[in-house]
Amino acid sequence: MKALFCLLLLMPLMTSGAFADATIVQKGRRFNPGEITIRRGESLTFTNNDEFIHQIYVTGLFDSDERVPGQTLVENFPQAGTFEVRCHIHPKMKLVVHAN
Ligand SMILES: [Cu+2]
Repeated sequence: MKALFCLLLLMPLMTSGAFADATIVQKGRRFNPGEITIRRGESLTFTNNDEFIHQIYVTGLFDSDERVPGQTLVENFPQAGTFEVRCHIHPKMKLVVHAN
């Protein structure tokens, strides 16, 4: 677990060069905003501003590692459609992404 934690601390450095079109904040065990419209091919930055570890996934699209508070992750939405971004750790967390 300690080794995993150290690895997670390094990951923001590995993704910091990625381009993102909007930012989603994870706080209070919620995504904020809870719904967003983007263009197909755009990316979202997910920032964990919570006191809890979070994770993000879209079934069939991506499934991240656990993210400790302060971490940022960029995910791309290459296809048009409506997607539900969820967190394995907190099943009630939901973000709806409309990619046009
Ligand atoms: Cu969570």
